[in-house]
Amino acid sequence: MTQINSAQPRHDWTLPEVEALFDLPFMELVFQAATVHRAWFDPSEMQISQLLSVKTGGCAENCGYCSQSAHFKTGLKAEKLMEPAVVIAKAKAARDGGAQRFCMGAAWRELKDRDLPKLAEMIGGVKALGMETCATLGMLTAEQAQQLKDAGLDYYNHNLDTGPDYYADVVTTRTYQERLDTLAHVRDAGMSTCCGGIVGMGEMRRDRAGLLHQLATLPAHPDSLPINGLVPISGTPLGDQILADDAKAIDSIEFVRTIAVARIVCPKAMVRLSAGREGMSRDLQALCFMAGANSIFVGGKLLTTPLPGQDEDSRLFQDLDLRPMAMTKAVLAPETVAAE
Ligand code: SAM
Ligand code: DTB
Ligand code: SF4
Repeated sequence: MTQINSAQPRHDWTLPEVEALFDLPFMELVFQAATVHRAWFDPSEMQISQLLSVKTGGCAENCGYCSQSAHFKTGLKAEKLMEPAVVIAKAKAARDGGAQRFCMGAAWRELKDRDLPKLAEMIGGVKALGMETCATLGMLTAEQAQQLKDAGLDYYNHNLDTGPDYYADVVTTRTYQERLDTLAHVRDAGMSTCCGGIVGMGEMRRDRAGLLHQLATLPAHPDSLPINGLVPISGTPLGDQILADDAKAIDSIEFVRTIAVARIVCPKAMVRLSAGREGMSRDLQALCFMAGANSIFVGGKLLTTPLPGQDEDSRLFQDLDLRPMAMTKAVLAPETVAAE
C-alpha cells in the first residue's frame, strides 16, 4: 500500500504514484490526506474568497463546459468590462460579508493591453480595502503579468482544467502548453498562482490523476488549488452530455478522493472546494473538508452560476466548528505559517 511518509512537498511525483493514491482504500486515503493537512494547517480554519465577473460572456474560446463561450447558445447576455468604482464597491460588500480574497474574472481568451489601466484601478482599489487580490483574465504575456503585479495583484488564477490526455475533448482553441506558459509568466512576475481544474466532465480517473500529476510537478506547486465540480450548463457540449445522462456525472466519493489526492500531492496549497458546492449536501462538503479542502468561495454566486447563500454557509461553519483563516495567515506563504 502507498504510504505517505512525509508531508514535505515533492515535485517528483510520477503518474503511477498519483494513480496509486486514488486506488487506496477510501478510509486510508482520507486519513493520509487529513494527516498531511494537519502538518501544514489548522483543519478548522477555512480560507474564504469571493468572485465577481467583471466582464461577462462573449468569450472567443470554446471551453466545452463554459456558459460564457461565444461558441455555444447558453442564453447568457454578454456585457462590457465593469467600471472600477462598481467593482470596488462590490469588493467592499464582500469584505464586510467576511471574504478575505476578492477574485475578478473576465471572459477573455487573453488580456488586451487596452484594458490594463481599468484593471489596475480595480486591483489597486480592492487592495486598498485590505483584501487579497486575485484575477483570472485568460492568457498573459510576461509584460502583462508584471504590470498586474505592479498594480497590486497577489494571485492569478489560470487552470489546467484536466489531464493532458482528456484536454482535447474539453477545449481546442488554447493549448495545454499555452496554459503552462501563462503560469510561468505569473510565477516569474512574483505573483502567487491559483491553478486547478474541473472534474465531472466525463473524464476517467486517470485524467483526474493526470491533472493532479501535472500540478504536483510544476516548478512551484500552486499556492491555491481549486477543484471545480462541473456545473452543467445547458447548451454547452460537456454540460449537455451530463444533463442527458446522469450516469456520466462524477460519483461523490470519487470527488472526495480527488480532493484527498490534491491535498497529499500539493500539501501546502489552499485546496479550494470551488464550483459545484451549490449542488452538494452539507455532509459531502464536510467530507471534502475532512479530506483536506480548506478554502471555499462564498457570496451566493460564482461567476455566472449560484453558490450557497450566506445563511447556509454560516450554519455550516457553525455546525462544523469552522472559522475563517486569519487574514495574516492567508496572506503569508504557508511555509511561513507552519514555522510559526
Ligand atoms: N476566461 C478565463 C480563463 O478561462 O482562463 C477566466 C475565467 S474562467 C470562467 C475560470 C475557470 O472557471 C475555468 O478555468 C474553469 O476551470 C472554471 N469554470 C468555468 N465554467 C465552469 C463550470 N461550468 N463548471 C465548473 N467550473 C467552471
Ligand atoms: C476557479 O477555478 N473556479 C472559479 C474561479 N477559478 C475563477 C470559477 C468557477 C466558475 C463556475 C462557473 C460560473 O459561475 O460561471
Ligand atoms: Fe472563455 Fe474562460 Fe469560459 Fe474558456 S473558461 S470560454 S476562456 S471564459
